[in-house]
Amino acid sequence: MKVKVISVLEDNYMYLIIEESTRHAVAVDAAVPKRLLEIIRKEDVSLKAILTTHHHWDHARGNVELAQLYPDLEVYGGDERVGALTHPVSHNEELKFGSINVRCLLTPGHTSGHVCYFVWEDDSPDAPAAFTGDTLFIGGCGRIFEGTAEQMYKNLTEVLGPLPQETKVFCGHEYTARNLKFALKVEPENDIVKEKLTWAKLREDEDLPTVPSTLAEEFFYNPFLRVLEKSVQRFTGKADPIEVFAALHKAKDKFRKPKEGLNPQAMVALELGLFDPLLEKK
Ligand code: GBP
Ligand code: ZN
Repeated sequence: MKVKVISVLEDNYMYLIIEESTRHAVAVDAAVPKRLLEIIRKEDVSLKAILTTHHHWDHARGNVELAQLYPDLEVYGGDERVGALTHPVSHNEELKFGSINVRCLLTPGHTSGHVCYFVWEDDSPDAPAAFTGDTLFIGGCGRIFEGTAEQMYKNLTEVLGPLPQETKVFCGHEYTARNLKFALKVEPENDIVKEKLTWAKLREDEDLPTVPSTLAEEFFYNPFLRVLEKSVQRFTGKADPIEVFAALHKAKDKFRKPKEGLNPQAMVALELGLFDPLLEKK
């Protein structure tokens, strides 16, 4: 199976998963239909389905337009707020598109209906892939808009962490360099963080994506997967893993860019140019 990485908007990723023998394709987070259609044409594939990680517009905005263009298109997601949703999924539900298998992993926290997708192909030597949306980023983790730190902790340690370690991680945003700057603050002595940060900055300078990483790698430099490490515990001043995680997440929120007087959702909505974040809430 081939995964096309498609950079869109400021720092988002859309993906196209291609079954090479049939040229059938499944999209992940079809935010920008025009770009997706260009790639579909160039790759000469036919689009069968969309897997949506969550309802935010920078991940799901293209669904309605694509569903109009392709009347048989199947749209999967974990939230009624996902546009053109035809197949609401449940935890561990498995889908099949030809030889491509998908396991749906419910990962509430960033949004209450967030889903990650674990994908592998029958009889293929290729490593499996996890499409982690805004839950697990390379070197970091998503903001918690609609859930608790404990839920996010469980997503990372109980749902994504135990996947095969060779799994390729395809996340929803290019945040790698900024995440690793925070990771280095947490673990100034971690040489693997330093190396990955140097590499990520180079990629950024050259406008090249840092996806995919592998799950095995993430355990070496992503502080949110390292809450059992002494160094990470020391940074947070906590020992209980959930408390370490919560303190780490809070520290990352502050590290980002503190803006007084706005709740995080309004802040992001403003940064993204949305007029009224409350409208999103329904
Ligand atoms: C930065 O660091 O440069 N612009 C800021 C952060 C995912 S996008 C932007 C931000 O907050 N990004 C979100 C996130 O989870 N970041 C992890 C982190 O910063 O550590 N989004 O698209 C965001 O989820 C969105 C859309 C949010 C609609 C709210 C609404 Br409403
Ligand atoms: Zn989001």
